[in-house]
Amino acid sequence: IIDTFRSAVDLNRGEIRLDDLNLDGKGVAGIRKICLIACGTSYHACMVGKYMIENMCRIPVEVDLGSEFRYRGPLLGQDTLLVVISQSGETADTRAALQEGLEKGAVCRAIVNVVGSSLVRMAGGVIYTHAGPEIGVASTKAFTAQLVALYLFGLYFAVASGRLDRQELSAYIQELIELPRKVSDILARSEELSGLARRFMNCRDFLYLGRGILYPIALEGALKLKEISYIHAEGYAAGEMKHGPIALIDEQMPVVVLMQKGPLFEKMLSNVQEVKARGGQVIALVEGKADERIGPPENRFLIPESSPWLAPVLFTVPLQLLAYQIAVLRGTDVDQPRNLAKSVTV
Ligand code: F1P
Repeated sequence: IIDTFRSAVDLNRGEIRLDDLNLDGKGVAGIRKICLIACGTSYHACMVGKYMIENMCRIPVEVDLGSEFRYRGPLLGQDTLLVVISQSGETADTRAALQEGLEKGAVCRAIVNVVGSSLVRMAGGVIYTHAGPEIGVASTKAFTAQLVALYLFGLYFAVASGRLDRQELSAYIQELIELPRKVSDILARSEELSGLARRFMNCRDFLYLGRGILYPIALEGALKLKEISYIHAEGYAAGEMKHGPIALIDEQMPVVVLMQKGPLFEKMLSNVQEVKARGGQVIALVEGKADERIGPPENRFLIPESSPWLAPVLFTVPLQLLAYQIAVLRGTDVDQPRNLAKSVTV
């Protein structure tokens, strides 16, 4: 996170510089729509990016899977900015989506971790995530770095399109400066998650619920658990629970709820009550202070307060740690999960 941040923020001048992106004010002025495309974990970053960019830049953002994009005959033109996101920079379906963009004349850029990879060579510009090599197959630090890169991209685009002034920008940058300390705080408390891991490691199914910008983080939390511990897990938008998954809830079902402070908190609380009324076990990640209505303290993990746009980073880290600890207890190979490839090139 620190390296992603350092590569783009000029603290002396209070500016964001994305030189390798190759998109100046004139380029930005010609853009009417942004498409964010990726696969797997990187797709979840795209979903978060939509919330950030639409809010910061007031421009429509479409999100699609690399594996689906080209099959729907996407409407693209010279006023579309297509941004592909990938840890490896080699994922075949993401490459095919970028190719579709190039053929239809869209402005094509990439957010990638691996320097000089295929997507970088194809796109007209890049933001490197600078996350360093991912040792394991499942994407973890690359994901949080992608979220920071999207935050920086949103701010850069907002400034270049005249949506954000210097003073507002410096408040956003300040939030970012404080992020690593908050992540360290969570890492230092990882032991708090091991009790949860021990109690729930033998469950067959997990449900993850989030709302708003934390909905994609619920999907990502579930994906990490699936990938490394082989437990079936589903992520859902909390408001959709009553449209189906509520039928699954019983005493055997842990439900991980992501509770961001602000307008959606009370709505999440009513989801918690719905789960508890059916005997489900709630594991709550709660931003800010503990709330007695949520459940017993041993099933809670507190998340440091942050701006709504950076909360996804802070909620992701304990979800990754929980998946990791459960996987270790179950004896699976965390770095090399069965059937998974580091980059899916065919
Ligand atoms: C996409 C991805 C990863 C996943 C696994 C397989 O890769 O689905 O999210 O963890 O490694 O590939 P990428 O395009 O981000 O490299």
